[in-house]
Amino acid sequence: MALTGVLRPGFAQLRVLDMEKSIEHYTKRMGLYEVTTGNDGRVYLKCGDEFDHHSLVLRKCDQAGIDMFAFKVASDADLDAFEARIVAYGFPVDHVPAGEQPGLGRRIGWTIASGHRIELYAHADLSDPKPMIHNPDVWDMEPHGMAARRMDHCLLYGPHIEKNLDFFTKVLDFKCAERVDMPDGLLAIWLTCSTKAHDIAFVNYPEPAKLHHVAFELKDWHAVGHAGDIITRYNISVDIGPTRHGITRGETIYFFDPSGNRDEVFAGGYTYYPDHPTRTWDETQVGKGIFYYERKMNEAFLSVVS
Ligand code: M3P
Ligand code: FE
Repeated sequence: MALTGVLRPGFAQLRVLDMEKSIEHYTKRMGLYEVTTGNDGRVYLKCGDEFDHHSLVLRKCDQAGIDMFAFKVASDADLDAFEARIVAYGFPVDHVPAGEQPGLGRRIGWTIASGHRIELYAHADLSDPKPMIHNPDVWDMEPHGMAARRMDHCLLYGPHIEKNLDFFTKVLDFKCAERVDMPDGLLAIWLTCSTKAHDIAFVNYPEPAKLHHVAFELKDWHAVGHAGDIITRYNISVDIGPTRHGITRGETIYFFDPSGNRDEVFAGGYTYYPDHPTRTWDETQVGKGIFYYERKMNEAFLSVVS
């Protein structure tokens, strides 16, 4: 098996202002499933094609944003090995006991240079309901809403992303699939631990610990169009799209959840292998990189974060 170490994004924990409206948005509109509610009121959700217990956690708070982004690693031994490497790199690591989130084993967490909390864990219970395993149909529960298949990646805004690049590549064994270099320095990086074009991305930004978006994968371009219909039908605040990225090549639409956290649903994107070179963009073509059809930057897209 070639995929070892950090396997994939596991869950994002978002802060939301109104739990009822948020659940309606993520289940009825985006097509996730509600798994359970914890004793502390956090609500756990998952996408239709995910085997793990949950991939999105909603926490009620008076300020929107992201608490942490967590990755699943292949084994308990990996968790211990990464802890040693993270500590040796200079970041203090804390321990979250098994069961602090229902369905998950022990986790380790720490804060990266951009101010975001990242976590790793090795164990997740199988979700219930889960995709079929024996003689599987293409789906068990009929997809609904935007029919999000999996929580795919996030884009985080914060300072010192060149330090994030160093950390993720040296300590967590990620690769940099794409980067944008502006005359005044590194603007953005797309990092992958898999064969996806990105599992996490960062944009340089003065304020720490900000969320630009959490992204969910859809089946194809038609599904992105259907998501656009849902956004208009239910008067969801739309940001941009449907359009396409030059960077990662995803077909995409961005919108806001009821708390002002930005969501992306997208399809496509190229296959990345760890021997591929990093694709690079400069200030002359960055507009095309971000929005391939519009070929220009969008001020709101670049400046609105939660
Ligand atoms: C994506 C993606 C920005 C580009 C974002 C790209 C903020 O979200 O999924 O490729 O410049
Ligand atoms: Fe994205």
